[in-house]
Amino acid sequence: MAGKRTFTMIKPDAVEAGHIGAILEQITASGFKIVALKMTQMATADAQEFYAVHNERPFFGELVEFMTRGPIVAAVLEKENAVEDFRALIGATNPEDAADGTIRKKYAKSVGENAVHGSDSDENAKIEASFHFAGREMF
Ligand code: ABT
Ligand code: MG
Repeated sequence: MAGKRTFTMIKPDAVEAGHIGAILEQITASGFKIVALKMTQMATADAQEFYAVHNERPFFGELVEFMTRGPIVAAVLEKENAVEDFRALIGATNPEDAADGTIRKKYAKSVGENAVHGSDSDENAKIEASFHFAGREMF
């Protein structure tokens, strides 16, 4: 059965641009229930760990710089088929390839600053949610 929860971050670019409210509104209007939510800022070591799968990639340094340069909004979202449906709602990694109406099409500037994160598997959703939230912060 498809998982019911996914993890998201509104990234520093979208927070800086004042899009927190609009993005959360689109997420809830699309049928996702917010079961955990906070504004926080990742330290360099946090971003290096969160994106460890990319640590050999040429863009890793820039990615860590970007993700730590200002606050993010982290959330856990609940819906049937949450991981897949949320990836559809945010659109392709590169906003140029993202479908009309998707969050990245509307708010992302580039592949490197793409406004939102969405977990790519049920397993990673659990790992990422626990990375940011204690059990008592998830409802
Ligand atoms: P995330 O939700 O951030 O994980 O993005 P997504 O899963 O859609 O894309 P992946 B492949 O996981 O990219 C991780 C971050 O790396 C950035 N990136 C990726 C680049 O800057 N250049 C590239 O060529 C690629 C492939 C985009 C993602 N994050 N940010 N911010
Ligand atoms: Mg990813």
